[in-house]
Amino acid sequence: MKRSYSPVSIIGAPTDVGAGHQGGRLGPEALRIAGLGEALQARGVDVVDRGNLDGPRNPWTGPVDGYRHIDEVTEWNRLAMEAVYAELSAGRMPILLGGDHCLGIGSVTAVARHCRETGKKLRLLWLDAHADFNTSEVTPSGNIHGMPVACLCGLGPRSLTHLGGDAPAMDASAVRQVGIRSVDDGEKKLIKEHGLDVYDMRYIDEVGMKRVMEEALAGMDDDTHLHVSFDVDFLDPSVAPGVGTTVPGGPNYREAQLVMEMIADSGRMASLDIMELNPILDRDNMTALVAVDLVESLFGKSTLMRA
Ligand code: HAR
Ligand code: MN
Ligand code: MN
Ligand code: MN
Repeated sequence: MKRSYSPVSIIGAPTDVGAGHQGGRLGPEALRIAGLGEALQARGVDVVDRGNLDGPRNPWTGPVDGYRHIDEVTEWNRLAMEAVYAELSAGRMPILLGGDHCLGIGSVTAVARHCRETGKKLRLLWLDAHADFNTSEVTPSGNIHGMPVACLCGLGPRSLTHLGGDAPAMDASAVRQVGIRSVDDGEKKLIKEHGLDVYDMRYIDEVGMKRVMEEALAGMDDDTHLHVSFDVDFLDPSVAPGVGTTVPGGPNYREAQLVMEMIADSGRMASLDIMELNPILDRDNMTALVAVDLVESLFGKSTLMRA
């Protein structure tokens, strides 16, 4: 089926304030050089590149009360939230280029607000090796890129859980996580307490990616706004070495393509993050090129000879 897509706005968020490695701040430029905008245009999508957000530099200091760089993380997320919200309000599809995954807080907070205002139901699909459900009490690192899902669901510092106003962005029941294979002990306990729907690699291996995606996308309808938060470390390191926190045993190239094709077929994706790409750790920009390739599938590139 040939679909028409909303006009897209690319927003760069060049920061690694939430990460444990520096280099993620070069991610947006690497994705542009890999041809993200051109690839979407070639698929008939109307694309505007809004350039980069301009936030505080990375102070590269240690944790204070269980958080690293919380002021800088808050400021970057405020900027990301405003930029994403402006695009949604204008009827466009924002693609936020990280940058580290702490930026998911601002991005999804904006989406949640847009959904409240337009009466849409939010579904958050979190593609990641990590659950990103840590808090200051249980984090092994203090790095806030390990905490965005918790913050969005109301666990965390008030500056992040209430970034969008007087309530947390969303309920844990709207979250689906796929590809998970690295969860800290305290984090695991919190995930169980909050009933997150986690499709981990063990489950993917047992039932296959097709069924996993059918389950993760089930229950959406015309009133659903699907936000896809794509942490590039979701992918197996053999295809995506350019990330700070590789975890072996991830989805291979073919499984990842199927994930993106099934999202495209759902027709519900209305906003997207591409996070955690670290060009310093990459080889010949290969991870950025794979990410662009997968985004093309998200926008309907598929052979479909048998459809
Ligand atoms: N769970 C670990 C921590 O919280 C590592 C988190 C790594 N996070 C990301 N984003 N790369 O998914 O420190
Ligand atoms: Mn909308
Ligand atoms: Mn992540
Ligand atoms: Mn991750």
